[in-house]
Parts: sequence; C-alpha cells; structure tokens
Amino acid sequence: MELKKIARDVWAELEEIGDLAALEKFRVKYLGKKGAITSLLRSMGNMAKEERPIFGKAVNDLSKQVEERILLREAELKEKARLFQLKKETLDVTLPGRKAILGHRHPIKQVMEEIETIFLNMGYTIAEGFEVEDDYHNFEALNIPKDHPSRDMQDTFWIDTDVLIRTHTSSVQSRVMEKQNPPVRIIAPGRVYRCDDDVTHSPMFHQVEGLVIDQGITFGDLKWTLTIFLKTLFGEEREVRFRPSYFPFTEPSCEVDVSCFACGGVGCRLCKHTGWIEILGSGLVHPNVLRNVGYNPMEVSGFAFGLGIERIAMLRYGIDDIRLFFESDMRFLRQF
Ligand code: FA5
Repeated sequence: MELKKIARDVWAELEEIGDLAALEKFRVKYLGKKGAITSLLRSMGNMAKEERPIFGKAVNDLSKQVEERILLREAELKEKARLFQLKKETLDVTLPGRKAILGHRHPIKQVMEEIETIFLNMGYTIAEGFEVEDDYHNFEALNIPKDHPSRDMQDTFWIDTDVLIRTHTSSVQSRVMEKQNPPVRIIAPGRVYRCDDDVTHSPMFHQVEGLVIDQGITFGDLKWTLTIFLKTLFGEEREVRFRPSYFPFTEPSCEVDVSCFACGGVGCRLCKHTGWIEILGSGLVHPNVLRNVGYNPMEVSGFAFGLGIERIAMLRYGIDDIRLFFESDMRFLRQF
C-alpha cells in the first residue's frame, strides 16, 4: 500500500520542484539513508518470505526510475538557471562605448620628425652626439678658440672649465667627421642649452644640424638643398632668401629667410614689417674645421646648416611664447 502511495506522490512532487536546492531535498526525502523508498527496503524484514522478491523488485524499480528522473530534472533546472543568468547579463551592444582619450606626439617632436623625413628622403642619415660635451667639440674644433669673442654669441652653461652642456648641435659635426671619411651626408637633431630665457628663448631647446662633405660641393648645392627643404616644409609658394651673415665655422656664411607666413611678404607684425622670417644659419664648412678633423680642404668641401625647431613650430602654429612648449599644460598640448 505504502509503495503505491509513494509511487503516486513522487512524480507529482517532482513536477512541482523549481530549483536545484529543492531537488536535493527531494532526493534526500526519498532516496536518502532514511528516505521513504530506502525505508521500504528496510521494512521487507517483516514480510512473508515469498513476497519479498516481488516487493523488493518493485521498490528497486521505483528507486531506479526516481533516480533517473532526478538526473533529468537536474539537467533541466541547470539549463533553466543558465538561461536565466544569460538573460540577466544581456549586453546592449547598441549603447555607445566610452571614448578613450588618444595621446599624440608633442608638437616639437612632430616638427622634428617632419624635418627628419624630408632629409631621410634626400638620402641623409641621422647622427647623434652628446648633450654633455667638451670645449673642443663644441667650440675649438669649430674654429672658435678659447677667449675668441664669438663665444659670446652663445651663452654657455659650463659644468667645469672644459665640460659644458652643448650650446648647438654643430658639436656633432666634428664628432662625425673624426670617425668617417667623406662623403658625409648627415643631420643631427637634438637638445641644446643656452643661458637664455624670454618669450622666444628657452634655456633648453632643440636644433637640427645638417652637414654635407664631398668632392666639389659648392654654395650652389647649399642653396639648392635648403630651398628644396624649406619649400617642402613650408609650401611651394614660399620665397627663400639667402642673406650674408657670420659663423666662425662656415665661410662664407649666410642666414636663410622665408617670405612671411602671415602676410605673404607684404610686411606685418610677425615679420616686423620686413616681409621675411629668419629660419636657419648656414654656410660652407670653414677650411679650419676640415683640417681639424684631418680632411684636406683642397680635396673636399662641404656645407652645414642649423635651425631651431621651437622657432619653426612657433611660426607654423602661431605661438607667441616658447615656454608653452615645456609647461605640460594639456589645454595647450591637446590642440596639436
Ligand atoms: C647656431 O646655433 C649655429 N650652430 C647654426 C649653424 C649651423 C650655422 C651650421 C652655420 C652652420 P644660432 O645661434 O643662430 O646658430 O642658433 C640657431 C637657431 O637656434 C636660431 O635661429 C634660433 O631659431 C634657435 N635658437 C637660438 N637660441 C635659442 C633659444 N635660447 N631658444 C630657442 N631657440 C633658440
């Protein structure tokens, strides 16, 4: 009787079960050590001998069926729980994402890379020197002897009587020529230092030096190279002008101007009403500089030039205070 009742109840009860915890309770209730079905087996001791096998088989069959149905129900409930969880975690892929703030290179670096690319395309290679330099390579090798008045052109940070932080990238010239025989065709970008500080002068700034040495290099090569360079950098429509000047390490020397970006050469505040803006210093390498590195000025000649990157960036972006480049103010830097 009891077996029949259990067999009737068990399926109805199983259908009602809604979660895994209740299913486990159900399993213990019927199939646990003291469970209803297990207890039926134990009660067989009181039965007549001939009834036992039939009853035993019936109980075992029921136990097996219940066990199988529990496994099935378990799989169903697990799947139900999984689907519920998935639904809860649904992502709305149409929502806009969070915008990442992209960084970029500093404007000085951008101008520097632009200049490097122009010269690399012309077949130049990039040379490096030292920021901490000796008197010889910064001055003497470049035809600037001790106590020569031209040292005053660059106000120097001295570390001791013979060591300084370089005042210009021209110091790389002799370092390259000492190691390499002509032909030489290099640019040397880098930081330089001078005891200067106002809206157009910074104690640390960047220069790019250029040096070409070979047989038969003339002033025509210098003019051609720098004209191509400046028109590539500033635009084909810019006029380029070569103006005599003086540097101890070049002879003849010249400064190179381009027609004003703001007024196109008519004259304005930016160009101080001259129509021209000075961009770089240059000249044919002085024979003394060639001799100092063991080159024979009767056999080889060359030209050199040097320009300030900050000045070019200021002109290009219309910036009137050089210190803005070095203050790490994101409101300024984000504009580039
Ligand atoms: C020189 O430094 C030479 N070595 C350039 C040169 C190389 C001439 C090879 C001939 C042959 P100068 O002192 O004029 O030249 O400096 C070159 C440029 O550096 C200037 O035109 C200017 O743009 C920049 N400059 C000079 N001082 C500062 C400073 N304190 N802050 C920012 N830029 C500066």
